[in-house]
Amino acid sequence: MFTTIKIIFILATAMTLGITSLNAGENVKSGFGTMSIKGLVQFWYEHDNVRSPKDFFRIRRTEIRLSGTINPIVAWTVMIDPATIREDNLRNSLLQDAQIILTPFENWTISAGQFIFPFGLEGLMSSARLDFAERSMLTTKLNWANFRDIGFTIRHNIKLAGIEIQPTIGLLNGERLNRWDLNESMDFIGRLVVSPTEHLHFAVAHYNGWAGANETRSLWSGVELMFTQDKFTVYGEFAAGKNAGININNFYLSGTYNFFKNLQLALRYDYLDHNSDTPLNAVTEKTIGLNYFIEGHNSKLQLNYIFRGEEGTSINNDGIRFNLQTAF
Ligand SMILES: [Ca+2]
Ligand SMILES: [Ca+2]
Repeated sequence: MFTTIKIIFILATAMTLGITSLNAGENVKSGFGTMSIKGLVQFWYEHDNVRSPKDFFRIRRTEIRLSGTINPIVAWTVMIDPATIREDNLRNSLLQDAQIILTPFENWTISAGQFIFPFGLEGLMSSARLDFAERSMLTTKLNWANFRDIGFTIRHNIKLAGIEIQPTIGLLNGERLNRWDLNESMDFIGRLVVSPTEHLHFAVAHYNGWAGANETRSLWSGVELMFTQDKFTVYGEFAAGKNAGININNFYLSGTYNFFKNLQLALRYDYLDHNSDTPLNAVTEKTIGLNYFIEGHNSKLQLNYIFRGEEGTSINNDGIRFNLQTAF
């Protein structure tokens, strides 16, 4: 395992030295209106004590995002990720986002199509800008955040006495991405963001849905808080709710500290109770991470060690994640 890590770092260093500066991108010519292309490529090495094989390489993401504007009122985005087909054998479409964005009046935004619906803080952060290789259990275990579905949202931006307030509500099928609706119900999502200063972000969110032909109940709420100051960032989320009648709760607290020119230390404590009415089924993930920015988030290395803990019988299931990424 450590030989593998050594090889990865030699490779990564070689790649760093080989990078030459690129010209600032000019807009791509579009059939109509303006268009730009963005992308994200992530190469991973992962060590997981409970997987077989324990050590493996992954292409975690190969996002290609086209977006543009038709006029000041109409904009659009199409994003595909061919790696998702390889990563998830239940997937048979590489379509991620297909979004039409309307701004009919100043400070009012309507998004329609398939995209990430607004729940949680980290779930809405760009995958290229994450402080850790992987998001917290709110996304990875519960799928309560960072999920795509088909529907629409309406967002309003308000500024009151210097305080930015941003309510969003939406309706969605509730069957997640690239799928037909399976029932008569529409799911509801709502989120309210309040930013008193540029350093402080606070939000609450709520999801109310019925999934599948059996209309399995999904009902959960979340609170998020983020504080940034120079070299420090601290943020956390708490979410609780019901999945198919089972009470679940989850919270995490993350912090980052920037040091030297392009290094960052990242720490996260993540707790998930799969059933808050019964004992011995809560789990924790403590992650210690080191980020090395070759060129900000456009090219960086992330090394994470994940200490996994169990409320019940302890399992030897710690893990290592290494991410080498470029975003353009
Ligand atoms: Ca539905
Ligand atoms: Ca429990």
